[in-house]
Amino acid sequence: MIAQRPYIHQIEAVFRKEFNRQPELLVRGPGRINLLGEHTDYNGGLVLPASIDKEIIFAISRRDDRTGRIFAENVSQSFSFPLDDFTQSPLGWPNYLMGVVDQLQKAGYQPGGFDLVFGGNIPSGAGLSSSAALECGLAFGLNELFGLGLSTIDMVKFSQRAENQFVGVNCGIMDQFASMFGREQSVIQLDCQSLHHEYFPFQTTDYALILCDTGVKHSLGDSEYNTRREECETGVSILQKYQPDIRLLRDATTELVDAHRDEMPGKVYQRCRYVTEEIQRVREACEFLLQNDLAAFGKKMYETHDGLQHDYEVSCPELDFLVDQTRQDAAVLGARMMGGGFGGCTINIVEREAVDAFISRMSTVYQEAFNIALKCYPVRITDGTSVLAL
Ligand code: GAF
Repeated sequence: MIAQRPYIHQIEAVFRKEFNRQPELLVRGPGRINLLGEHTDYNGGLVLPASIDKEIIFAISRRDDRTGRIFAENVSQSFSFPLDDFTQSPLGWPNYLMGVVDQLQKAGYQPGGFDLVFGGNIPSGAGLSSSAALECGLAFGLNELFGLGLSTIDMVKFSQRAENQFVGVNCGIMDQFASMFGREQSVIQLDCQSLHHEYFPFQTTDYALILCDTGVKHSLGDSEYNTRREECETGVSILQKYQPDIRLLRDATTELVDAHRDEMPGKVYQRCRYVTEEIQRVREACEFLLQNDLAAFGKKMYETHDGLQHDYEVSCPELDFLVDQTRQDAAVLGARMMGGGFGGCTINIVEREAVDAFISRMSTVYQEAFNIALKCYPVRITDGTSVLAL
């Protein structure tokens, strides 16, 4: 396996060159896909992600002092910071790492100084959660190196908080959970309130998972994400007047939302209805996985896309185009936009034998429509964050 990932040797070699010694530890932090359950995590609902073979590799060693020295191989940038006194960096990427150290220290853990080189094969800007991979990989590496005694769920929570509080992105818990808890050939059904999770088989012998990268990231994404969260909270506050025990939309049903439609602003109703339907869709889709009925599962993906496009309004013309192109293709069981929206990738379940034809056709029509070269990534579901043998 390592032979097919030349960047692993590259990361080790760069570590030796930068720091004149061998790394003590190699860690892999994977990116994630999400099959169903979009914009449900911050509503306490169900999601269905998996970790994949797009990954960040960390080569790391302890230092005797209290300095973190980091080299980002993909962008050839160095950064160092004193563990006892640091603030946000305008470079951007160091914040995901410093955020983890910050959260660990605030919780009373004492990681020491470290030398780190990281890099890998997660395409940037594609929405595959390279940020969660960075956070989780470092939390995992520091836990191993310094014997911090953190549980896996602790590391997930510190990683999410690093992003919420240090980086300043108000994300839910899905991405970090998926990066840490992934399991080969399985998707994780995660209840984002209780954090109860179950693995469902996702066999891809006859079908492949293909991501089609729009190559766009519309800038309104971050502000719209926060607006959606607020709209959901507004919906909850209206429903609470009738059912005080509702704390998050996961506690409501579509019937309840419909019953109070007239009291909600139109957009708030649309958002709440989408979320309650989507949570139910995840439940139903998991039954299809148990029956090994990927065709029925794929139909749910189209329903999710339609909800995200028309009700939740987080899609964009490029994503809609790519999904629409698959609707009449018998070799595609399901397709939808994936992640926060406004760009990034679609996720497609495609008959294995038809993958080459699919990629070629999609690339041609996308180029014609938007004058953008489509990038397609076949992905495999893998285990979550782990140590790599040196
Ligand atoms: C982004 C966020 F980071 C996740 O927490 C989740 O809300 C997702 O958008 C939408 O499902 O990836």
